Amino acid sequence: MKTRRSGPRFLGLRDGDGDLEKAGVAILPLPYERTSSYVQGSFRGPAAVLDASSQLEEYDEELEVEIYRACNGIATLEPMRFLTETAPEAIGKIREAVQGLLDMGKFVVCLGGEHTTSLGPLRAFHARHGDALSVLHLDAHRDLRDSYLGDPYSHASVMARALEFIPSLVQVGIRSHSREEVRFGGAGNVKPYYAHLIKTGKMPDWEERVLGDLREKVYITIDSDFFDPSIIPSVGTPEPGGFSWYETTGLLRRVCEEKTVVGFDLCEFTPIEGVHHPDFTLARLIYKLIGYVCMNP
Ligand SMILES: [Mn+2]
Repeated sequence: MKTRRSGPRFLGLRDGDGDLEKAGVAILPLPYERTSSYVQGSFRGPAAVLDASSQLEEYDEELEVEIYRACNGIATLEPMRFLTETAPEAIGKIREAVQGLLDMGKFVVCLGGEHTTSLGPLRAFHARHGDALSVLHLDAHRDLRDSYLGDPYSHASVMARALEFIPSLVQVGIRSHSREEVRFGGAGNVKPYYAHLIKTGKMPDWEERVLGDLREKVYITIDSDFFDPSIIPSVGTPEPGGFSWYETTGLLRRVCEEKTVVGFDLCEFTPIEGVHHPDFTLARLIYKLIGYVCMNP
């Protein structure tokens, strides 16, 4: 597996702190996009976030450390190439890459691409942690359609596919879904947390409830449209009423403090030319979350 030799690397880290052999964290860019139904361009997401990350402050004012030092370095891998493979083949390829990094003892961060890419790391982490694993899914959408526009591997069906093997799914930020997706109510192993309840103060204990629903090991998958479009307008399917910066970092910090976060991904970011704050905000989010993970081993 190759560390990036050219192009943007997270935080602009090169030799030493950016070397895969030494780094505690590996970032895997996955510029895969096949089924965007509204705004296209999520294949450009990883490069835009990596570009913006070179402008981040290395020191974190909240954690009071240089996060990249606290985690022994952050390596950025070459973006995976996707050509003619089917969605299951692409997912298999991503899974293998993640598995390889986990075997090296790295903490793995995947950067999509469309949400379908998450099925690769989800398969790898499930193989490792089995029934101890919960998936914390931050998204405006439930992505539980059995298929969308005839495609069972659509971004709108990713959690329906994931539920074929993952034992526990907690969805936070939900504010749009079809009637079909209601059948995954709130019972059993799928727990939806609705933005209209959280954001209007009707569920003041939502954080405790989310933590209570999560098993000991947690994999976090973040769809960029979890955030309110006022702070992240660059998404394929924008929905009003989303989360703010501090609601998000507050939740993520608590999850890292109280559970073992085993890996995470960020996806569905479609950069808009000339609009820079979303790129920077998401780069900051990734760095912050790496920090929360490293400070709570
Ligand atoms: Mn979404």
